[in-house]
Amino acid sequence: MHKKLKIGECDALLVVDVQNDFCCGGALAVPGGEEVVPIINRIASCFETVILTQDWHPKNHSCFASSHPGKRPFETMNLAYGEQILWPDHCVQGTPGADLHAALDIPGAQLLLRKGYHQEIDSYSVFFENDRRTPTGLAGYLRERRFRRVWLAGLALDFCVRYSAEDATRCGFKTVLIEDACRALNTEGSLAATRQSLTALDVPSVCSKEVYNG
Ligand code: VGL
Ligand code: ZN
Repeated sequence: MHKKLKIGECDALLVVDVQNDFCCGGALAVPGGEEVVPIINRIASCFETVILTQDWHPKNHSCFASSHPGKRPFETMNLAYGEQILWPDHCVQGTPGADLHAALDIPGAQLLLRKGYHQEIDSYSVFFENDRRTPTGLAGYLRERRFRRVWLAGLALDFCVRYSAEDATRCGFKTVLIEDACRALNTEGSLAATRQSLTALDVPSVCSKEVYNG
């Protein structure tokens, strides 16, 4: 039996980081990343409110391996706020790699939220930066508009989607992961860790086919 999940006025869809650099040929390509685009386009039409996010780093950002002599991508390093994975340069402000995927077709999206713009702090979550204290403002936006439940889709499942889902529950929102609308990087067990964490937080995982409206 297929559960059917009806979308209502308390629901907002968060479309996380569906950007060229996370898709095929991009600087930090997520395997199959571009496959989420048609799925997200379809489910977006079920939601009155869709919020898009963009990873949006200044050049020479502290999360780039290239900013630390002798460091290579996917090594880790201690930054002021704790351990940080170092990435290839990606989603640099104003570059084509930072653009949303051209086939993403959500003209009714109501907010485009950028994150990761502080030179010294990465931001996986769309709610709090990686120091776990600096807010992006999204929780306040959602509360002021009286949303109660957020649905997550996008890239990468084991980084920005994971941390966003965790923070959404901690901020008091009901949180649902639309699993087939996500793809993972899966570095060093990050996907298994994501599943464990979301299960522990009781974040349900659903299939896009179950989502409907009207
Ligand atoms: C992301 C790694 C670095 C993501 C962003 O969107 O999941 N991952 N920056
Ligand atoms: Zn990034």
